[in-house]
Amino acid sequence: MKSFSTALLLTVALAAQSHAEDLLVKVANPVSTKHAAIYFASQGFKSEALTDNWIQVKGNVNQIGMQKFLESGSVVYVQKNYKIHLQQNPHLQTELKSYLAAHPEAGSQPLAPQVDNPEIPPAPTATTGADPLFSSQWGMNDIGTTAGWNINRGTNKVIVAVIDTGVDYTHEDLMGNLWRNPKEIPNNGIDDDNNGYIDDIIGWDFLSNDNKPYDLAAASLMDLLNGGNPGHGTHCAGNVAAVGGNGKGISGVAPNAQIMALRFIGNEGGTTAAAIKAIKYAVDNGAKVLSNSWGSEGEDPAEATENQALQDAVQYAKDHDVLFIAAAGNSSKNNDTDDKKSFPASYTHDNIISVAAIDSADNIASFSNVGATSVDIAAPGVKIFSTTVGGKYSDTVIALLNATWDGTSMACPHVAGAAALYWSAHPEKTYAQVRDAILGSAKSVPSAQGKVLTGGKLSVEQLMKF
Ligand SMILES: [Ca+2]
Ligand SMILES: [Ca+2]
Ligand SMILES: [Ca+2]
Repeated sequence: MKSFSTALLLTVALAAQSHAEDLLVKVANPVSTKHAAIYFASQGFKSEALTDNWIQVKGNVNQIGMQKFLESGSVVYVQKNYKIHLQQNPHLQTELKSYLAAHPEAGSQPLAPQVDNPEIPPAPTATTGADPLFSSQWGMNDIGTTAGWNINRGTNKVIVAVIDTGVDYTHEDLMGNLWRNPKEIPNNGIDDDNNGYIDDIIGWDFLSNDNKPYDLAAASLMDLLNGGNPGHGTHCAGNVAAVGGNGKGISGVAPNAQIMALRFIGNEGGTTAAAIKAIKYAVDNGAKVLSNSWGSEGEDPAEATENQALQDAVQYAKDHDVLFIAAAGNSSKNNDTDDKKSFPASYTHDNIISVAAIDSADNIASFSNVGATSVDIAAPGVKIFSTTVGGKYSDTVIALLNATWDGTSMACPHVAGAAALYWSAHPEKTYAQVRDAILGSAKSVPSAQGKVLTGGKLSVEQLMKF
């Protein structure tokens, strides 16, 4: 039966491919992972072990080449390497489209000089002082961060993995809160901690496979129009844990947390294989909270078992007491995920908190996915001010378009920061207790009633009393 069902899976996986793409293959146990790699090599396939059980088989995989391996019975599941995309800014594309229609020459003009992979600065000396731009962060005030910090600011360093487009790790207000791998000696060309990554000082770039997860933003408006990265990860990181009280810029919800910078999405999106590696890296290297403002493409919303590889990674996080905070997703229509699921936010793992976006008038944003059972809580996600690439701060993606930073992508990091803050104050709690505290302390708002499970929005003030 097993070989029949897996053969069927393979047929389906291959039939669904319009052209040759990688496959993800789940094998029964770690021993067979090793055998599988040897087998695939003997058949002329390149493969890479992603986890103990999942292998990425690269390139022109055909059914005949796979058949013998399938018949061995050690394959449990075969699937596509589903693409990953940012939860796109809901207004940016429309505004860009109309602007470029009127100003076609502007499409190719460079947005900013592109510098990738700058050197990673050493941790800066700590400074003190009020954060001068804190009042620009309406979201921080709205969710009662200051009141929450006065109740309990936490002293334990909690690591939050920002699994995204990378982070501007040279940013003055992020540098001091970057996670630094204590077991890795910088720039000696040796994998000192033997975790499989050489000189991974602050995280990893799973897209370019280097130790500099810099947030390489789109080069031009045309790139942005085609779905390019506006500097998404840097903006998310600021709301999680920009350094609080350092006399510079802003503050994240968790002003003392550590940001693990993990890049796996670029201008052309990302893949499930890279997402899995990033999640596994985060869990294995000490992150307690994962901030995920992205979606898995091409899965049938009615079929929640399709991206089994990604679900196994979420389960891996759960098994290691790690929370997976996810943007609920942005859909202009048909946005009730109780009916039309949006992954990974809609997976049923109970370590996922799915986050909707709310505006400064306490209205659920029109673009935000909702779901009375499938979305958990709302958080600020319209016109959100944060750190941006190049050492800047803004609530506006493109000034000449007046396109602001909107999205459940922006709401998700607020909850990720809140989870880190609470966990910092209560390190003995389990993921389930931290989740229950966040959901149980949500502040009821009329627009969220019947739209999200808690009927409310994140309240850091109420959370820190919990
Ligand atoms: Ca290493
Ligand atoms: Ca890089
Ligand atoms: Ca600051």
